Amino acid sequence: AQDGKALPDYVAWKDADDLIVHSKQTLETRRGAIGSGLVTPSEDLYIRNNLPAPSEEIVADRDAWEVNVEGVAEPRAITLGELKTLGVETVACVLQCSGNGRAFFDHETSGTQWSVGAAGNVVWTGVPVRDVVAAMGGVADGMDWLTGTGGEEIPEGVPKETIQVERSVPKAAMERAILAWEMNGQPVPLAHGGPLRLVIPGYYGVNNVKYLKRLAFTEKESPNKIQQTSYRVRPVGEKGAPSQPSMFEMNVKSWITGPLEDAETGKVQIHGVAMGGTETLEKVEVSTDGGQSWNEAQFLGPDMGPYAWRPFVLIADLGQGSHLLASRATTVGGQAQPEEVEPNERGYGHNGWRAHAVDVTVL
Ligand code: MSS
Repeated sequence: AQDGKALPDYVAWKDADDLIVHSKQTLETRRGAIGSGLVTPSEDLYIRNNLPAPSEEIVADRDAWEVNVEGVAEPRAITLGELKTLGVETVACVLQCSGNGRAFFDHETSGTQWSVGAAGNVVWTGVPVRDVVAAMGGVADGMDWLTGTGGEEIPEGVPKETIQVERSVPKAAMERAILAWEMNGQPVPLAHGGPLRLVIPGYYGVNNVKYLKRLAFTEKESPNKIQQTSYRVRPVGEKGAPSQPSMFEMNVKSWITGPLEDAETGKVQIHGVAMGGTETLEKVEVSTDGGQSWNEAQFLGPDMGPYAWRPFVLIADLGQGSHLLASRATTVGGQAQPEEVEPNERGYGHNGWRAHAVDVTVL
């Protein structure tokens, strides 16, 4: 990678030139590499692991992978091979870390200083969770949450609540959730959760549990730290608590991906990507003067649904001098990116358009 750090072994197959290696567990897609890409190539997709990835052995015999399904009328373990016989669906959705954009907050935040690249648009194929539920007699009474547990081994002596990746989302999310075995047309790579991943379109990355070993309908949210106190939005200086909003559904957002540096005088293509969170986009506007005036950009390529992103472009005439290029997306429901966002302790969910603007000088 260009910042000097080599790709870790488990992601050695990725494109080093397109990635920023923050650490062994955190790799970000370069802003320029996102370009106007409709689907993020797997080689460019960011990585965020809360725990080290399991060994490659778990993808040696994919169809033999077992998931325990609980909180249904007829709970049991089921193999990936059998899941493939229950139903299949393909969905395009943005995979985005809760902390994407953390670097744009003014206050000091701990955690990876992601710019825009802890996000990608991914095509997943798998079985709808509702088909799994139907095959097992329906959700048991009194269950309000859909809980997924990651397949990492928890070292002996470590209380699992403290580190295990287990996330609960409101039960209603099962209508759009899938258990995916394919990513961008290939078996899900280990680094992205193979052999089987819980994908919840419209929900922040953390809820998309990798190497899924348990899918449970539960009365309560997971007791684990990652659910109870982490990934909670709270004022700066406050500790995480279950009463605070959890990082569930994503918000409307867009960012420019080019040009990022000095441009030539004259007509240029200003391009970027925009997402509605959970709603279809109505429009993206682009400003070349730091938000004083706006022009509607053109979407590029097909609309892949409310959970996917859309590349956009505006052809603009840039004169000599410096230009602050900004983009602002609006959904059909009228959700628009704000100019500024309230700071929050962990630096989650930044979608303010001003901080995402890029300064370009035309020579
Ligand atoms: N899962 C598991 N199992 N583990 C871990 O660590 N992480 C999270 C998710 N899931 C994990 C899981 C996060 S946090 C994120 S973002 C995501 O994932 C990422 O993805 P990729 O594939 O990209 O790596 Mo933040 O909100």
